[in-house]
Amino acid sequence: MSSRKNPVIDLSHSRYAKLQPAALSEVTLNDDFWQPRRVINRDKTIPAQYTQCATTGRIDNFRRASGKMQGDFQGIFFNDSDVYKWAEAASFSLATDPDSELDSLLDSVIQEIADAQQPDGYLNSYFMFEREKDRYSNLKDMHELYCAGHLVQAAVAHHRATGKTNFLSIACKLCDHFYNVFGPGKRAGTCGHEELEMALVELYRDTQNENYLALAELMMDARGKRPGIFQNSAYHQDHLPFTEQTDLVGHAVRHLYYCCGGADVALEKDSAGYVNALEALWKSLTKRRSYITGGAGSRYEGESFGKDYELPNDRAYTETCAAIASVMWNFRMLHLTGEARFADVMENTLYNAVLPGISLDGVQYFYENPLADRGEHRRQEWFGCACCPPNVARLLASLPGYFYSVAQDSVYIHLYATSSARLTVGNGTEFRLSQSANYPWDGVITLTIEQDTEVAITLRSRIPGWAGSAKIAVNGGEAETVPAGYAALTRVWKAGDTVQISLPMEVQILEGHPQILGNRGRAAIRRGALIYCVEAVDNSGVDTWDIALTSDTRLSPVLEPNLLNGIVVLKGEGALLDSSGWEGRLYRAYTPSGETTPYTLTAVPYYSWANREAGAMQVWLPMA
Ligand code: FUB
Ligand code: ZN
Repeated sequence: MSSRKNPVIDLSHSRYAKLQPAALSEVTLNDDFWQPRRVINRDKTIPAQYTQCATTGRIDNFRRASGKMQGDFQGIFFNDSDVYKWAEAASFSLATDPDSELDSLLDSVIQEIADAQQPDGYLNSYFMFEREKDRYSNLKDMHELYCAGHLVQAAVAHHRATGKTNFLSIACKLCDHFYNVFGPGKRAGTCGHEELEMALVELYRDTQNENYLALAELMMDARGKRPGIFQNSAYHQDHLPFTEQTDLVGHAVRHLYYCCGGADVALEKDSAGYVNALEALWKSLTKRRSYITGGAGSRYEGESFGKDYELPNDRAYTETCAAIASVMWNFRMLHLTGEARFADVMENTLYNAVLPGISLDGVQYFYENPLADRGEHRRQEWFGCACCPPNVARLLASLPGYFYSVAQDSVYIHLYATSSARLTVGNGTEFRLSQSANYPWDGVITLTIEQDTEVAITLRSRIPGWAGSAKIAVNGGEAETVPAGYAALTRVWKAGDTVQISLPMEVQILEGHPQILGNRGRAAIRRGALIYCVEAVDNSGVDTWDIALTSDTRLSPVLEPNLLNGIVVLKGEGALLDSSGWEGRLYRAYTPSGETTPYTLTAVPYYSWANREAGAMQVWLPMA
């Protein structure tokens, strides 16, 4: 059984949602770009990640907690969260691709989790036996509630995907326990690592139990008091109350998950203070503190946001989890406002900051995502701190749920890919459509209306911000130019009606704000939704870091069907900087820039880098 609720966020009862996301069961992606990734995710990523969880003791930790196994807890104290994220990914996968073996495997893992739950509802496999006395003694650092948040999200996804309640009942028992400990009038408590806030809102949406929403709100508002619950540490977002926050600070994943929680509460309750803060924080992200890829959290130190414009390229931390958190937050903002700018950031981040996090074969991962490298940074099969791999898995497994939304009388198309959708518009009317596209390689997208009955609605297709404008033609008629945003077409739609959207796919050469010091005198390359980079393997015989663009550079797209699962590369005449004369020295008297030589460069999509032999790479090229 697969429910008609969106697996990630279900807004069907939300009072302040402008849009309702489509359910996973309503959307089928059969696209050349995404399909291999979904298949890899299901057939390779999810089984390989289960093996990692099993062989690294992550599942045994639950067996130990339930007394079935002896020995020490294995790994990092928040390792439970990896099993939960894996379970969430597996649940999404069951919603789109039912598989009895995976279903039974997941049930067996859920049983281990259930057996580890304490009679009072407590559940964390680290704080057992000799550590039982330390429960809730260090909420700032020990991630007890963070792990619980991932459990809750997994349980809700499992419930929506399968209709079963074996996981959901564990989550409810745990959150009832939290309500008894941290609920109104009880101990003020929240986690040093946000995550439970949005999970509690989702559990409320799934059960309609108001206690969970009340607890989410209490936890959202626990920060920023005087004295602070975490010594007013900005790293933990305890420097100010959420409603007074204007800058993204501290640990990036934490702050972005906090914003997800804030958006979720704002979707359920009248909270102008939250909405204003969310807007200010979103500006901090998009106008001052994120990379051109959408990646966020530039500092290695504390895995944190830097100051405004502190966006180094080779030292970009840009954790994959932070990009995922940004996609999740922007998806929530999109539904809170109905505004395309949030879908723009979501798309950009998805293609250019999340996707690099996973190898093309679906079993290796980046934790950090530098925008320039000498060839040492390679994806790994797993990490001691393995937050990123199962996070990518859960996002990719739920991807069809990000494509469409509905409103009372409208269908919104956020993302483009060959796909079909069977949607229920707000007033209960069924609306079916298909997309035919070769996106992100080609900008022509054809929508075809599929349902037999005539339906009067407004079709709102997103014209991405990167496009500026697009041409739209209905039923082969004259094309109209429409600006970026959701292009609204209102009519009585009938089977066979078509809409053709043509997005401009010219290569764009972009510059950054002058105060991003590392990008001074440099430019980046975008074509459509994708940011490009130059990689050594395509540019042999030269130092990749010497490859430059000139004001005359014109890059042309060339389809390479056999390269990197089929990509469009960009080729064109750039230049090569002359870096000779530097042997044996680091500094010299200033010499006006040396000669350059013409050089025909090849650029590939940034998400695809480091999938071949190791070598240098850069996204921001010097302008010669
Ligand atoms: O602390 C839990 C997760 O591990 C964080 O979200 C990541 O940044 C990594 O530190
Ligand atoms: Zn991570």
